Amino acid sequence: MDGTENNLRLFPKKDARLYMSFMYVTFVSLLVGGLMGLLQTFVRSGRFTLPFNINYYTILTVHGVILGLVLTTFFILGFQFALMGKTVGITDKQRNAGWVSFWMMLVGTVMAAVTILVGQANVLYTFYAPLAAHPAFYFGLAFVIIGSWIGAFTNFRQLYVWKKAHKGEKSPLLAFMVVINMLMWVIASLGVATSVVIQFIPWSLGYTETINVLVSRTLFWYFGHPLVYFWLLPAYMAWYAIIPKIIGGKLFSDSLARLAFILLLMFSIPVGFHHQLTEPGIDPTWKFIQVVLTMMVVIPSLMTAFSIFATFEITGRKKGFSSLFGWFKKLPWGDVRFFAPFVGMVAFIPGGIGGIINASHQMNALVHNTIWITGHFHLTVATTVILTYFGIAYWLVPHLTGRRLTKQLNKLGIIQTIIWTVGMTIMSTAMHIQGLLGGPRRSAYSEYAGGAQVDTWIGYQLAQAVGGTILFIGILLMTYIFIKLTFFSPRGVEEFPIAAEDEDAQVTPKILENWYLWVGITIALIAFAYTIPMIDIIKHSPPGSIPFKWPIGRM
Ligand code: HAS
Repeated sequence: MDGTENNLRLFPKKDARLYMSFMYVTFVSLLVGGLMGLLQTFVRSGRFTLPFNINYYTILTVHGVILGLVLTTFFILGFQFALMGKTVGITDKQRNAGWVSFWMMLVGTVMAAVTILVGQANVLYTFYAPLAAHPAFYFGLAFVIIGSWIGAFTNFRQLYVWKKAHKGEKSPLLAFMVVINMLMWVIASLGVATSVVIQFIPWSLGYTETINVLVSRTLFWYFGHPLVYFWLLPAYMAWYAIIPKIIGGKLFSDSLARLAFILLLMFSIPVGFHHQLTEPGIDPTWKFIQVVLTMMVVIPSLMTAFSIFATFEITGRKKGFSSLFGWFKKLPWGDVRFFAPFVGMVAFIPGGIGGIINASHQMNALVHNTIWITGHFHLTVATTVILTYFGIAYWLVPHLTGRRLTKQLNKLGIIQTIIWTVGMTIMSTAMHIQGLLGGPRRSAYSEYAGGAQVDTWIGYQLAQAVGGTILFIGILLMTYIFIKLTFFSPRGVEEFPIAAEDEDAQVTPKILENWYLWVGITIALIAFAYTIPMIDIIKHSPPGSIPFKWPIGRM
């Protein structure tokens, strides 16, 4: 059986309602966060001033938090719950836990968002000390994290219950992938949770006078790099296990996909120093070691690139396209469920190369803190990841609402993808170039007292505003498509496309499901990469800092 029947069976209403709730928050976040992004590019063009005395750093913080943390986390949890529901099932108790997770995250999001909007948390999404926010911001973040942990442990339980009922059987690939992603998330977010609870909350409440800035940043980046893989892995789930079905093929290799995810679990955490290469107070030897480990985390992405190409070619050749590139031409270009993620894959080629440049110690000195980095993450998270999420939404939302992705909506989706590609190409390219010319990131428009170098940036800043405007049109169109898929398109059954294994696929080695082994190695690697430098950082710390609140100054 290739699972087609199960792919076409809709979820019971009570399950679909839970998964859809996460999608509502995702798309509201897209609209709000996107609007802030548009305003930012306008301000940075130098041709526009924000009305009502609104602070640039307020909208920048809303943009980063709402898109980088809220949209992604809600989409990921909703999508992953749906994957678990489809592959291993959900019990009443687990569904209730899912709701607790959703509401805790939502309450936390509202707390943090309101605090930012009233100007009490102009600290950007990285909330670097000594910039301080109102305690409600940190409490809000803590709620979001705890809510996501509840989601994670529910997913672990779902697989555990399934395994008990299916003794000796291999776990479904997508359930395995979800558990890897949530394991990584839990292990990584322990860092930021520790920093928020032990450092930021007492400091913002005035219980402690100073904060150890370097420790807080190190704990943030211990979390911050795996965070980007937490965003990426759901896209990889779709690339490995869903896209093959959409193009009419089979899984390339169950074992390779599992191995890639295990490698991502092991190597995505002990690499946070590559975000701190210019940070004083960290021994360069440990920076070097973490750079080497960063190059290791590139390997599973290269494995992914290889197996996707292979899937495309094998599928095409099985359909009888024997010429050198015939199989490529015959990919389903008119199907937005394929087209949007495909553009995301292509964007990951320059996005990944940019990442490798960033991770190279010497070159990082050139690009760190410039808008090149902003260009890098708009290619990776805002194109590769988000276009794949959109690609998923085109079938997931109608599957959950019992509606159809009509021909007309499919066409609009293709147009949306093209608009996004054009807007992002203009904006991200301009950011990369301006970064190489020294243009800083995280800053409002400034003429820097008429410095000659600044003149070379202006054209690129204008280009970013043009790209940003096109992207915002794309966001409006995507919101329209989401509303149509949720409430108005005709009733019917949209497939939940999960690819099956080839009949003659090799047996997946049992060791790939040895959780003790992989989690053990992950913890050992983290201990190796962080113990000595962390002791060093704590022992030789400079004096801590009192809180500063932007734009008023000292708190
Ligand atoms: Fe990054 C900064 C290094 C990947 C996101 N990154 C950031 C920040 C974000 C971010 C948000 O080492 C800013 C954080 C902040 O606010 O300060 N990044 C890397 C490396 C990778 C990488 C080595 N980043 C990502 C991904 C992200 C993301 C993924 C989001 C989802 N990044 C850095 C570094 C910094 C950094 C430094 C700090 C810079 C600084 O100084 O501040 C690697 O994982 C990349 C590996 C990827 C590949 C590409 C594989 C290609 C594939 C597609 C195949 C295509 C097909 C289609 C099959 C090797 C899988 C082909 C079809 C055709 C027709 C051609």
